[in-house]
Amino acid sequence: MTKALITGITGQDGSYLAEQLLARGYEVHGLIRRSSSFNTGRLADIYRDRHENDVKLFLHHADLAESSRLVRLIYEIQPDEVYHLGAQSHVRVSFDIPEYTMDVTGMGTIRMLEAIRDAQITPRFYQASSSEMFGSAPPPQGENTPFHPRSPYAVAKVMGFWAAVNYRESYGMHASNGILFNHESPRRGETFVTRKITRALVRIQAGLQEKLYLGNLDAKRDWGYAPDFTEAMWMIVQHDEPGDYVIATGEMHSVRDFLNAAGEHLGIDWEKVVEIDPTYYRAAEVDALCGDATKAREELGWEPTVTFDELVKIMVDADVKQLADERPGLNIRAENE
Ligand code: NAP
Ligand code: F7E
Repeated sequence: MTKALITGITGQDGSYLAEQLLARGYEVHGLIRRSSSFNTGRLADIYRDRHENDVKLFLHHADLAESSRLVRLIYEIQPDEVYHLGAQSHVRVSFDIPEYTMDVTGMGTIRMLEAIRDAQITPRFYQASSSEMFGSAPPPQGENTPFHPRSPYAVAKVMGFWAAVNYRESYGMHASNGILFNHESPRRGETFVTRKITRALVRIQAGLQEKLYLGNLDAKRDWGYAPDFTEAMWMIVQHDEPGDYVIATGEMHSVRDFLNAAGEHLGIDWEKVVEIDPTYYRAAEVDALCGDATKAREELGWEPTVTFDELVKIMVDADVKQLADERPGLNIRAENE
């Protein structure tokens, strides 16, 4: 049975990837942080008590800031594949906590790679690289576009990217980078702009909130559907040769477009409820990202399956359902229901 280790398993991507690997018959190990409240909500559907029979998902406390624990765990688990997704992943927050972000998001990758070397094993390694590394480089961005990071988060991800390349070249590791453009889902963290919008508009429609405060509505992103993107991670790791791949839909929309699509689906005029709060501006913005995933399509056969409009509907409908489940009897509906 193939054994995978996932850092960041409690996050959006980690939870989808864990589900997909379990469905493929993997034994899955995940690193989780100790937290004063439960941080495993996204794993609720797949988690089983370890006292039950035939358990295939195992969670281990660790932190990317503590290398000794990483070395010991990797040695004990002896994974065949390591998906390194753990990170302080919020770009705006990285301007407030740059040192921590560099440590966890940047140095965390070095710690993982060194732990693998210390354990003297040769698992395949996936590094969660990001379109944010392109920063101010104009779209479309592909594998050969030069990086110009615009935040502490992006600088840390550039470090992780080159670390994976360097360990591949120096030690012959099967280490690959997925350069993933923004991908969203009903499990997206509530403070990223897409989820912030769908959640707030649904609550406004239900009369639970009056306003939605946002930053730069003109920023443009290439937004895809997270489960499509975690599938790409697996395909990258299965490829005989390690390499670096852009994963993107190739379609670009502004935050304003997202508001239009979500507002239309709910039947809400968002312009009446959205206000601009400069707190959400970034010290340096990334204006426009749109990926060219030709290499992934040609070498891996990867293609996105969900369009922008479908993604918005999936997210809005999920937030409608979540609120209705929380507050039974509330009369809220997406327009197509
Ligand atoms: P996410 O939802 O923010 O999840 C991040 C994960 O990292 C969580 O499990 C979090 O644990 C864990 N983590 C944070 N700090 C840690 C630490 N010090 N030690 C151990 N674990 C820690 O991110 P995501 O959207 O799933 O993204 C997955 C990865 O892909 C990240 O590396 C992100 O930077 C990168 N990425 C994301 C996108 C995107 O559009 N989603 C695009 C490109 C790249 P808690 O649950 O305890 O907070
Ligand atoms: O911002 C603008 C904001 O925080 C998108 C992470 O997963 O994807 C994500 O990073 C855009 C930016 O995502 C608000 O200025 C306007 O231009 O949803 P976001 P991000 O910064 O693109 C990349 C690929 C990653 O790797 C990251 O880990 O939306 N925006 N108003 C806002 N953004 C937020 N968060 N909140 C607002 O109120």
